[in-house]
Amino acid sequence: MASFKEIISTLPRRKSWYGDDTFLYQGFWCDTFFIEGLMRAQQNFRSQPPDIVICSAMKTGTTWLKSLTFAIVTRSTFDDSTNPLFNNLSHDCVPLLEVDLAQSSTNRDPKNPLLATHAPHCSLPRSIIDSSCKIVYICRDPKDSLVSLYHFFARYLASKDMKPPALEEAFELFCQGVSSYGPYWDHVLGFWKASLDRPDKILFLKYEEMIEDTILYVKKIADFIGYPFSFEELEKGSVEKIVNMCSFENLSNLEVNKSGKHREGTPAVIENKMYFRKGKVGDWENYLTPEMAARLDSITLQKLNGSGLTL
Ligand code: PAP
Repeated sequence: MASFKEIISTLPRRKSWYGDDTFLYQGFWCDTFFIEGLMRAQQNFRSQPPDIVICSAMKTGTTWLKSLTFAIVTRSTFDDSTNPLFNNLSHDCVPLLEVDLAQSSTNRDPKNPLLATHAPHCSLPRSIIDSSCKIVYICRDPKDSLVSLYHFFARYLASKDMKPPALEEAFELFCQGVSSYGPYWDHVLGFWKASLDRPDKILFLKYEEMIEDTILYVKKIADFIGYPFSFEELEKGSVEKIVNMCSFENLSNLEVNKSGKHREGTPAVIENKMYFRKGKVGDWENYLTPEMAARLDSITLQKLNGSGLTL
C-alpha cells in the first residue's frame, strides 16, 4: 500500500507564497505536514460524544475561541488564578487533530473534551460527523483573515532570516484559493451549509459578531456545548470574568504569550506572541488598496451568492 507521503507526492501542487510546496488534498490546499496528519487522523481518530471540536480556517480567531471554550469547560475545576490559560498558550490547552491526535485518539487529557482542527468539513474524520459530538466553527471577514495570515507568515519567515513575499503576491494566490486550508470561501461554506443541515451539531460563529458582543456569545457557546451558566454564575459575573480573562489585552500581555514558544523542540516551533497581533476588526484598511478590497469583496459576494451567508 502506498504511504501517505507517496500519495501526497501525486497530488496537484503549487508553490505557496511562504516558500514550501502546497498540495491540493480533497479540494483544499495544504502543506505535506498537515495533510499527512489529517490522513492519519481520518484513519485513526475515534470521536466520543462528549467531544467538542473547534473548527476554523486559519487566522479567523481560533486562539481566542480555544481560550473561551477552554475557560468555559474548566471554570469549575480552576479558580481565577489557577486556570492553565495563565501559563499556557490556548493552542497548548486544546490539542490539534491533525498534529497532536494524528497517531492516536487517546493522546489527550481524558478530562478535557476539547480538540481543534483547521480541516474543512468534507475532510473531518467520519466519527466526528457521525457521533453526537458538538462542533463550534468560527469565520471572519476574508480581508482581515488574509492580512492576519500574511503578517503571521511574514513574521515567521523573518524569524528564519527569510524574505517574506510582497503582500500583492500573497493576495493574488489567496484570491485564487491557494492559501493554507483554502480556498477560504469553500472552507466557510462547507461549515455554513452543514450548520444549516444540523444546527444542533454545529454552532457557526463570526469573529466580528463575537467582538461586538462577546458576553452574549460566551453564553451561547456555553449553552451549545452543554456547559450552561447557572443563574448564580450569571449573577456573580462568571461570564464577564471569562470574557476579560480571554480578552486580547489580557492574553497578549501574559508572560507566557509574550515570551513562550509553541511546539518547542520540534521543527514547527513558533513564538506564542505570533498568535497575537492586533485583534481588531477592519485592520485590512491599513494594508489593502481599495481595489484589492473590492476584488476580495466581489469574490466573496459571488462565492456566497444564494447561501444566505454574508461576510
Ligand atoms: P491560527 O489560525 O494560527 O490559530 P487565529 O487565532 O485563528 O490563528 O488568528 C489569529 C488572529 O486572532 C490574529 O488577528 P490579527 O492578525 O488580525 O490581529 C490575532 O491577533 C487574533 N486574536 C488572538 N487572540 C485574540 C483574542 N483574545 N481576542 C481577539 N482576537 C484575538
